[in-house]
Amino acid sequence: LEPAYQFMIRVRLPGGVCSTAQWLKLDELARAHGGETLRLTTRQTFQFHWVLKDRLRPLIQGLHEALLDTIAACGDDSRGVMCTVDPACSSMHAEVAALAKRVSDHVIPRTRGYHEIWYGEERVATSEQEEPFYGRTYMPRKFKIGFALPPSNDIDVYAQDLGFIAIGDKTGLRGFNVAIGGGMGRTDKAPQTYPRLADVIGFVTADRLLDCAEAVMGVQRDYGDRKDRQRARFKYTIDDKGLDWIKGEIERRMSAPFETARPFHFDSNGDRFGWVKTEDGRWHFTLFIENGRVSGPLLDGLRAIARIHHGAFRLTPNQNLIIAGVAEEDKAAIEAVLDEYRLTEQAASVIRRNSIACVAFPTCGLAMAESERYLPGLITKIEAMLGQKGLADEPITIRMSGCPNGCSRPYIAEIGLTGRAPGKYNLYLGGGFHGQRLNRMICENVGEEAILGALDQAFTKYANERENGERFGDFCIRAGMVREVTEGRLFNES
Ligand code: SRM
Ligand code: SF4
Repeated sequence: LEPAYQFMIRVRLPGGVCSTAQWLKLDELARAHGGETLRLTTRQTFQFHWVLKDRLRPLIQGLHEALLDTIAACGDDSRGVMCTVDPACSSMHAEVAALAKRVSDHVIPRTRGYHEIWYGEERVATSEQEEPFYGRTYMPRKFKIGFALPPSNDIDVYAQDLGFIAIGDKTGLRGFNVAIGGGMGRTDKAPQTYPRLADVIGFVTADRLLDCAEAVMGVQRDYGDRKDRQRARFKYTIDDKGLDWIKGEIERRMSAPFETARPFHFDSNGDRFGWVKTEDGRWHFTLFIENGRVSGPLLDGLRAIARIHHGAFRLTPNQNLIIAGVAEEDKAAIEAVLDEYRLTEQAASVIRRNSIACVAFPTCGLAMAESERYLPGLITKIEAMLGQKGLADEPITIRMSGCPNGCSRPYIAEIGLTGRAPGKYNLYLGGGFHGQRLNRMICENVGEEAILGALDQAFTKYANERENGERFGDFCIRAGMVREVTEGRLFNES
C-alpha cells in the first residue's frame, strides 16, 4: 500500500491576470482536489495544496481546459514572469502586461514531455532542437523575471534576476531600464549566501526586449555555477565575474550596447486598496487577502463575484486580488456581493495591509518555523503597540518567512522576520519602503517576547524622533539602530 502522498501545484499565470472563467475553473478544482482552498502567491499566481497523488492528473487536465498549465512554475528555468498590476499605472499596463506574457511564452521550455505525461499525448521522438534555448541542461538554477511600472514597485523589481522597469512619456511606452542580479535566498550560517538587490545597467527600447531577455539568460545559462546549487543563482555569477564583465557579455550577445538608463521614481512596493477609477472609465477594486489564503466565505464570495463580473482578476505581488475592469453600471452589483460576503469588512490595519507571509507550515517541506499561520497573531500584538505610540496610520512593511529562503521577500521589508526553529526568528530592520534597500539582522534566533521588545524600543524612538514624512526603515538607519547594508555581499556582516 502506497502512502497518501500529497502535493502542491503552482499555476503559470504571467503578469497575474486571470479571466473570470479561469477563476471559476480554479475554484472548482480547489473544491474537488485541493482541500477547498486556493493560495495567491508572492509571484502573482495560484497554488493548490493538499493534492493527493491520484488527483494530480485530473487537476492538471482541468487547468488545461481553462487554458492554464504549470509549465516552468518550478524548476531550473524561467519562473512566473511578474508585472505591475497597480490600476494607477493603467495607461501602459495593457501593453506592458502583453509584453510580460510574450517574454514568458518566449522563455518557457518547449518540451512536449509535459503534454505526454499530463494530457496523455502520444510520445514523439525528441531531439536537441526541442529546447533551442535551454538545451539538455536547462539553467543552473531558477531564473526570475519581472516588469515594474513606476511609480509602483509592487513586483519588487530589485529582487528579480532580471527586472524591466517600464519607461514611458506622453506618447506611450518608450522601453525599459534593465536591472539584473536580484535575489533573496540565503542559508543561515553560510556567509557565502546572501540576498542581493538588482543593479540597473542600462535602457533598451521595447523592440529589443526579447533579445535582451535571451542575452541575459544566456549569460547565466553559460556562466552560472553548476557545481554548488547554493551559489547557482545569477546574483552570485554577477558578483563572481563582476558587473562590468557581465554587462559587456550581455551587450556582446545583443550585438548592441545598452543606452544610458532613464530617470524613474518608485514610491511604494505595496498595494492601494479599495476602488480606483482609471482613465478608460473602468473601476478596479483591490481586495486585501491576508497572506493570499482564499478559503471559506472568501472562496464563496469570490466565486459569486466571478459569476457576475465582466472584467478580469489581477493577482498582486503582495498576495492580494484586484477585481479589475468593472464598468460603471456593474459596480453596484459587485459592491453588493462584496457586502453580502463581508469581504470588505476585514478592518485590516495599515501595517496588516503592508504585510506578507510565506506559506511555511504545514505544507512547506523547507519550513523551520510558522509564517502564514503565525504572522496574523503577531501583527495583532504589534498593532496594539503602534496604536499606543500614535503610529497606527504609519505604513510600515513587515514580511515573514518560515526559513531563510525568503519567499515573502523579507530582506527588503522595513521589518523582516525569518524562521530559525519553531517559535524562533531572526529579526531584521532598516529595509527600504519601496524595496530599494536591504535590511540588517538585529536579533538572531529569538522568540516572540524578544521580537516585541526590540520592536517596542524601535517604535518608541521612531514616534519621538522621526522627521516629517520619514519612513520607519530610513529612520532605523538615520537613528543608528542598524547600519545600512549597501550591497548584498555585506549583508551577513554584523
Ligand atoms: Fe519560494 C522554495 C513557496 C516565492 C525563494 N518556495 C519554495 C517551496 C517550493 C519549497 C520547496 O522547494 O520545497 C515553497 C512551497 C511552499 C508551499 O507549501 O506552498 C515556496 N515561494 C513560495 C511562495 C508560494 C510563497 C508565498 O507565500 O507566496 C511563492 C511562490 C511564487 C510563485 O508563484 O512562483 C514563493 N520563493 C519566492 C520568492 C519571492 C519572489 O520570487 O519574488 C523567493 C525569493 C526570491 C528569490 O528567488 O531569490 C523564493 N523559494 C525560494 C527559495 C530560495 C532560492 C534561493 O535562491 O536560494 C526556495 C528553495 C530553493 O529553491 O531551493 C524556495
Ligand atoms: Fe517554505 Fe521557506 Fe519559502 Fe517559507 S520561505 S515557503 S518556509 S521555503
